[in-house]
Amino acid sequence: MSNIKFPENFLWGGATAANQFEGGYREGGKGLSTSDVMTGGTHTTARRITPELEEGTYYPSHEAIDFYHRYKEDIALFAEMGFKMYRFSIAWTRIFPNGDEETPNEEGLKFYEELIDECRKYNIEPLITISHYEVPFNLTKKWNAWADRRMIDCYLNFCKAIFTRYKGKVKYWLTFNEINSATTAMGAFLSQGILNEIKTMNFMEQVDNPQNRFQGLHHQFVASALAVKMAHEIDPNYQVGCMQIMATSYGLTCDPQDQIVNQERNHLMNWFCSDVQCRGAYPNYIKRYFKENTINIVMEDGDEDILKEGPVDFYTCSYYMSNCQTADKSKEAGLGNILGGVPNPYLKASDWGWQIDPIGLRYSLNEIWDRYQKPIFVVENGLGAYDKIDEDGKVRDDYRIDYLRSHIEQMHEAVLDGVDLRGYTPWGCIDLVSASTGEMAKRYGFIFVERYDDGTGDFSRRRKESFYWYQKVIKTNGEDLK
Ligand code: BGP
Repeated sequence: MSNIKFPENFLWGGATAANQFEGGYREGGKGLSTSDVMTGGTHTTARRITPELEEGTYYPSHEAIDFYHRYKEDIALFAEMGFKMYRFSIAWTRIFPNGDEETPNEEGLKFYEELIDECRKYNIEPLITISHYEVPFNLTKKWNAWADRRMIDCYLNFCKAIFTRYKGKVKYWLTFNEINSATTAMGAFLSQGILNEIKTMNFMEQVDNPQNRFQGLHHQFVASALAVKMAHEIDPNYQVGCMQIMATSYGLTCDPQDQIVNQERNHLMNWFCSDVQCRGAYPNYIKRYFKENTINIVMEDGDEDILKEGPVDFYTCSYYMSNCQTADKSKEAGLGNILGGVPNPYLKASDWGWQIDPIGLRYSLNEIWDRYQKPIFVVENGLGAYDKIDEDGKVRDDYRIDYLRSHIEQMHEAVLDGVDLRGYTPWGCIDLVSASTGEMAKRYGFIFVERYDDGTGDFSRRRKESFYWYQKVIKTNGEDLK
């Protein structure tokens, strides 16, 4: 045993997203979402976005890991691990298939109601992401999705339907997954449904239009603030949070030029969106960035008041890796580290080039707490790795245990530092489709799913070694991490 003591009632759990694991993409009246038109890919071959579905092409979201039909079995496995919280998202297209209908689809509402009831049966607290990396594809074709202000009303209609229906059964909501991903070109389609030319294209080489992305973010900020207000009006017990990618970044050297480049990077990537969502106003530094990049945010009268009146109740983030920034343009960007930057000579990387940095988590949690003084949850963290089933049927994923253990230790350090950390829901608690590469081969789960990238596999579930380890961690409230 160790000296580790997490706060009482610390919410241990796991996280997933609808488009990466539900499957059933045309069932229960579901409409087509942006993720449904993304093909599979690999670490070295990018996914493609195909506005028309191609015959014979593999689209991983269509069946994913078939949670839609197996949710009872999966929730029972989460309960067996002792989950106290389960983070999942609601597919917008199950509730509003085209995104702009007036009335919600009852079958979709019912599916999530049953899922919530199933969690409650085991005393698992749901943490629901309202919009996680998908938008009704109809709204992309019609308006270029979040680039258009009319999205706000559609989103609020969606919020109203779920806030009303699940009142009394849910407490925690997140408005947008990794909202700050749209500060990079990659986030445009993934997070905002923005496709500047409706044609087949490589996911990593989209036609970028920063004006659309940042205008889209403004619409999302307004939508998020109005959703917070609406949630509190519908049920005063509702707590609504933001969700950011925490892409911890350091200056590569102590050269002040590297430090300034790093500060600029932190402002844009790590603080801009959460500053707006937590403090209720645009920070000054972004105005300079907008000016220098000819971005002109169109606001309506009253938008600033809306932002001021709708700050989130708590802060959440994903945390996987860190990177370094340098003013030296000749340094190569880290291969595979999709968040950019240059490699840190002190850190090792995963097979996908994501540099592993547990101390960076403690560092960032302190920074977040110092800045906002709002409760914090780490709602994604984990190691994407190649797993194999041994001859005796076991999956010995000690590398994953090492990764998670070192991050939990650092979260504990942050708690000792005085950070108000409330919960931890590691990513992909059951193997699912990778968002960036579309692969099944990049596995994060405590539960192995027999599904492979060639579309084979019978979807059967199997407990990995990490399953039993995490069960023990939860049981001892983090005290036994061995
Ligand atoms: C985050 C997303 C998740 C998830 C995770 C891991 O960015 O919120 O949806 O997929 O990263 O990334 P990947 O699946 O690319 O390994």
